[in-house]
Amino acid sequence: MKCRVCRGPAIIDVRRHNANFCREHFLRLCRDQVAKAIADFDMIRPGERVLVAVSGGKDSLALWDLLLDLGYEADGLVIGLGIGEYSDESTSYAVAYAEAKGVALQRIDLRDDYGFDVPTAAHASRRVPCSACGLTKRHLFDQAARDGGYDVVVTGHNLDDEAAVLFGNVLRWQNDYLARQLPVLPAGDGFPRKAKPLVRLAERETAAYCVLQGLDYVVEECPMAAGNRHLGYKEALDGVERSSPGTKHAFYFGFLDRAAELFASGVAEGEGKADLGRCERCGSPSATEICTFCRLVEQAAGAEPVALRPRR
Ligand code: Q46
Ligand code: ZN
Ligand code: ZN
Repeated sequence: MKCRVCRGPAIIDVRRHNANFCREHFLRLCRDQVAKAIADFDMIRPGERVLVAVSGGKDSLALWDLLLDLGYEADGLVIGLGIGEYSDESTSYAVAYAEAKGVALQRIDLRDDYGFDVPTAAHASRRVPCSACGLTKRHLFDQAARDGGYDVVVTGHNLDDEAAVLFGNVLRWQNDYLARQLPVLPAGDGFPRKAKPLVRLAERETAAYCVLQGLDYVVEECPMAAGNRHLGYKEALDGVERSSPGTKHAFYFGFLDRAAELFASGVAEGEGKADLGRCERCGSPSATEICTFCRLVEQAAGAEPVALRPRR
């Protein structure tokens, strides 16, 4: 197995590119793919301040490392979600990375700072855990970006994630979601720009990147994710990718090239967006007097904490 670039001994095969790479050229490939995604989709402009949504997993740590390596001014924010040991362990990897690199990491702990955790919020609001968790994370990252004067919030969604989300949205023809399933969402209405610079890298590649760079990350999956639809879509696409490498890339980037615009303009024409006011409690942009997050806090903060119950 020889490296496609230097013909030296290769350490990884990337079937999607029909090529093998040595350590040096694999790391360069990762950097180039992130730089290309940032340039192609105008994700981050020179001199902008970036807030990285850090979870302590391989994707967010690889993303942070790659952005620093590419010379961006990128700080992290990690949220202690209160999902048992998983959350404590995840946060500790994020903290260890920040300390080792000497970079700034803000920390929020849901229990300490807002009086609830994700399992309790899910139970009290009768939402599935990922819904309560997702809305909480979105709200807190947006707020931190506004408060800290960041231009863009970046997340570690990779090609496998985006292809699986797209697959799910197509299976159910979720037009609204398809209209917003873009690698970059512009700032507006008081929300910061959001970008996903890892869309050109597969999950296996971000894991390999971390191993080769000596970055420790939480390996176990979130216990609340077990059995959710997203994992099922991922597994289904993994099967297709195995027999036909490159399918995920073709599916996702084909959508961006040929269909995303149609969904985006359809939603813009069809429905029009409600004018956003400001949440009475936290001042965030919101279509209702009290935003969804503040309503969640209201429901969950007074609730009896529930034990961690992974989904089956
Ligand atoms: S952390 Fe939260 Fe994920 Fe766990 S509860 Fe679901 S959304 S799976 S990225
Ligand atoms: Zn090489
Ligand atoms: Zn609010």
